[in-house]
Amino acid sequence: MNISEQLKVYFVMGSTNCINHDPEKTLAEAINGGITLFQYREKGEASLTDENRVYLGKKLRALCKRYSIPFIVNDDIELALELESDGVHLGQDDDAPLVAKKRIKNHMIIGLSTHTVEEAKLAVTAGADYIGVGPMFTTKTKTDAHEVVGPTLISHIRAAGLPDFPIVGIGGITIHNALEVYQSGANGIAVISSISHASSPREAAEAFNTLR
Ligand code: 3NM
Repeated sequence: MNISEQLKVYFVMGSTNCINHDPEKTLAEAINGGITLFQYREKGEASLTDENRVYLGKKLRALCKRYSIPFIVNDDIELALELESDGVHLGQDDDAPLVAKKRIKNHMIIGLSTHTVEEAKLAVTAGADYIGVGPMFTTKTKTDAHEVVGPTLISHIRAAGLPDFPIVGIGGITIHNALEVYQSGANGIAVISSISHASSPREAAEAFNTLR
């Protein structure tokens, strides 16, 4: 599977996003339901730190390895290396992708969050392997999220000279609006709460996976 295909149902999660089941069970269920990629995002108030962060990361990493699901770490290159992750996802404030790629010896997938056409184009020249575009819709999960850009930004990025570059939409995506994101030209949808808050993360993941 190439990265464009792996973005199809991109599940993002950390311990604070899990309300009905513990993180391992939540991820195991989501994998069972058909997620295609996982990002470990241990961030925000009450998130795990230091060895607890590494400990949970190792468990989730092992789970992904067992089921051949690519495992990506949010923001932290050192943690990504320690967990032997398949990639790292960076924000606009983090290391430029080319620098990051050098530090991780070129073998990891690099994702970058973008919020404008300009940032998307710069991400490609900076060496990102895929971009996240968001927020697609209003989200309660990320307190410092940008203003909603909507799926139309993805169509604009496609039209601005990036017809094939791997793109995943993120932010406020539910089973009811996900199709709109795919139809705007995204290769995939990235979700936190629609899967992690579900009473059955397996059924939620399955619904996203069979949508398209
Ligand atoms: N990044 P939910 S929005 C992690 O716009 C993240 O870049 C965003 O959570 C961006 O699926 C977001 O629960 C939160 O809305 C996504």
